[in-house]
Amino acid sequence: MQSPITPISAELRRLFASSTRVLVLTGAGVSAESGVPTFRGGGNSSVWKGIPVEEIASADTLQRDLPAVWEWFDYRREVLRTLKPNPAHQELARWQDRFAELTVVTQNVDRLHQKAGSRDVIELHGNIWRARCINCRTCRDIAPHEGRPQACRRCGESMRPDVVLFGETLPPGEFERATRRASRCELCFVVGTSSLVYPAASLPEIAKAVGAYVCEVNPERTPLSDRCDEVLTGKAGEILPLFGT
Ligand code: BJW
Ligand code: ZN
Repeated sequence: MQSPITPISAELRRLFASSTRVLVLTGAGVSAESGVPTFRGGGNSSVWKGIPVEEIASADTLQRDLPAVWEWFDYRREVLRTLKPNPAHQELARWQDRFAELTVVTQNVDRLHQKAGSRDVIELHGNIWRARCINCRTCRDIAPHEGRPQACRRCGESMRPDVVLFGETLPPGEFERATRRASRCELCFVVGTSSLVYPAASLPEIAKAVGAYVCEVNPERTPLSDRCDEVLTGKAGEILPLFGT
C-alpha cells in the first residue's frame, strides 16, 4: 500500500522562500522513478541485478578483473541509454533560477540531472558515460550507442569506467567543492539516498553543523532521518514538485 506523502511544514516553506544558499544531495532514489534501479532497494524501487554492489564496484575487483567491471558497466549503460529525467530532476533544474546559489551534489553516475537542465552538478562518484585511462587518466566520453572504448589514444594503456568504486578516492577537488558549499548553505535537501556511503553521507552533517535546516526526502527511513530537521516521507518525483506550487 502506498503511504501518504508527509505535508511540508510552514517552517520549511518559509525557509524555502527566504534562503539564498541551498544544497541538494541526491542518490539513486532520485532516478528510481525514471526506471533506474537503486543499489540497496527501498521505496519499492527495483534493484540492480542481484550482485552486491560492494563486490562488483570495488577497487579490488578492478585490479583483479577489469573485463568483469566493464561487463557490469556495459550492462548498466544499456539499461540507462533510453531513460529520461523524471519530475524530481526537472523540479531541481528549475530551482537553479530560484536561489542565488543552488548546489546539486549527486552520487549518481547517470547524468539525468544534466539532461533535465541542471548546470554545474557536482558528481561525487563520476559518470558512467565517460572512460578514463588507468595510466595517464585521460578521459573520453562514451556515446549512447558506442561500445566500451579500447586502448587509451594517448598512451595505449587500458581504459576503465570513470566512476568511483569502493576503496577509491573521489574525483580530485569535487568533494572539497561540495564541502565548501555544504558549509555555507542555509537549507539542505537529502534526496533518495540511503546515507550509508561515505564521504557523501557526511555532507548533511556538515550542513547541520553550520546551522542549516536539513530535510530528507525518501519513502524509507535512513540512518540520517533522526538527525534531520524534517523528513518528507514519499517519492522524490511526487514531493519535490510540491515546492514549485
Ligand atoms: C527513493 C525512491 C524515490 C527509492 N524517491 N527516494 C567512513 C566510515 C565508514 C566507511 C567509510 C568511510 N569512509 C570511506 C568508507 C568506505 C566506503 C564506504 O562508505 N563504505 C560504506 C558502505 C560503509 N567509501 C568509499 O570507499 C568511498 N571512497 C572513499 O571514502 O575514499 C577515501 C578512501 C579511499 C581508500 C581507503 C580509505 C578511504 C567511495 C565510495 C564509492 C561508491 N561507489 C558506488 C558505485 C559507483 C557508482 C555507480 O556504479 O553508480 O556508488 S556504490 C553505490 O552506493 C553508488 C552510489 O552512488 C552509492 C550510494 O548509494 P545511494 O545513492 O544512497 O543508493 P541506495 O540504493 O543505497 O539508496 C537508495 C535510496 O533511495 C533508498 O534510501 C531508498 O529508500 C530511496 N528511494 N525510491 C526517493 N522514488
Ligand atoms: Zn593513457
